[in-house]
Amino acid sequence: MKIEKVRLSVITMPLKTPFKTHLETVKEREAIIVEAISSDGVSGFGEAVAFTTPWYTEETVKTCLHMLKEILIPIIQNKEIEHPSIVSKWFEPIRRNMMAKASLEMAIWDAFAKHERMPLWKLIGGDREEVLAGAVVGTSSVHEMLAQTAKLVEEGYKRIKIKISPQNDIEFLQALRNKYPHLSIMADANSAYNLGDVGELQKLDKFNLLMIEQPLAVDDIVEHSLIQKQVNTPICLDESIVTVQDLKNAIHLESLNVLNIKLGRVGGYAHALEMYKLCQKHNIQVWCGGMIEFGVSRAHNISLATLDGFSIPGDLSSSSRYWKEDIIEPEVHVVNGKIKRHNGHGIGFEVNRERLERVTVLQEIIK
Ligand code: OSB
Ligand code: MG
Repeated sequence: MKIEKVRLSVITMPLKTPFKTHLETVKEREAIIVEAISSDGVSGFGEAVAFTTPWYTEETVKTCLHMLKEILIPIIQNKEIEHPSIVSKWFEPIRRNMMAKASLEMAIWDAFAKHERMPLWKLIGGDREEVLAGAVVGTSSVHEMLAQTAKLVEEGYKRIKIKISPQNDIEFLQALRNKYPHLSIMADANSAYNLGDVGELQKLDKFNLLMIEQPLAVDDIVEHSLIQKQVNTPICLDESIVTVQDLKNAIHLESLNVLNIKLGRVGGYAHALEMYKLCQKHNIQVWCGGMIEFGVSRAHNISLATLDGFSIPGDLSSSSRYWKEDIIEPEVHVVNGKIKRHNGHGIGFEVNRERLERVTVLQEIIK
C-alpha cells in the first residue's frame, strides 16, 4: 500500500457543556481530521487530538498542522508500506510531536486494515466484543459535579472519573462517595499536587478510589514512586509517560500501578502496543484514556480497547457526551457501561462527509 495524498481538515465544535480542569476550561474543541488516501483510492482516517492551547501537552492544533504538512506527510508519501508498524520507525528521527505523528499513523493503520479487508481491532490483535466505557466529569462546583454524575449513572456508566485538585478533592470525593457508596470512582489531578502534598493524598485513601491519575508533575517519574510507597490508592500515570523509555523508567522505579494509554500522547499504535506488552509483562494494569475527542479518535480508541488487557473501563464515552452531533456514523453509544465494537473494515465507522464539511474551518490536500 502507498499513501498518495492526505487531506487535512481543521474542524471546530462547541462542547455541550464546558469541561474544566485546574489548568484550562475547554468550551470549544478544535482538532485535525487526517484522511490518508492510498493509490488504490482507499481512505484511512486519523485525528490529531492536540488542543488549541498547549495545556495538556506542548502540542497545539497549529504545531500539528505544521508537523504534518512540512515534516511527517513527506516522510510517508508514496512509499511502499508493507505493514503500518513501520511508520513509527520512519518517524524516529523526528523528536516528540506525538499527537501529530499519531494522527497520521492511525490513519495509515485504518487504511491498511481496509486494504486487508479486515477490522482494525483484529489487525492489532484485539478480541473483546464490547469495550468497557467510562465518563469524565470536569466541573468547578460540587453541585454541578453531582448533577453531571447523576445523569451519566442514569445513562448506564459504571465508572466515573472526576477532575480534582487540592482545592476541591475532599469536598468533591466525599460528596460523590456519600451519594454513591459502590460506584467505581477514579480521580485525575493533571499534576495539581506536589511531593509536599503526601498527607493530602493519603487522606484520599478512604474514598476507595480505583486509582489516582497523574497527581504530580507532567515530567516526573521519581517522585511518583516516592508517593506510591506512602499511599494505598494505586497511582496511574498519564502525562508522565510519553515514550516507551519513560514507561521502562517508571516500571523500574515502581512509580505506577496503572497506565492510561492514549494513542495521541504516545505517538500512535506501534508505541501503544509496545507499552501494552510491557505493562502485561510487569503486571501494570492498563486502560484507554480520552481526549474529549471527535468520532474518528473515539473509533480508534474502541479498536485499541478491544485488546484483552484493557480490563479497566476507559475514558470511552458516547458521542453525545460532548457533541450535539458527531462526525461519524453510526455515533458511539454506551449501553449498560459498554460499547460494542464494530466489525466493518478498518475503524468500522464511516465519516459523515457532509457533517465534516460543515464543521471544517480549514482544509488542505497534500499531494
Ligand atoms: O488528563 O485524561 C486527561 C481530556 C483532555 C485532556 C486530558 C485528559 C482528559 C480527560 C478525558 O480526562 C476526558 C474525556 O475524553 O472524556
Ligand atoms: Mg489524565
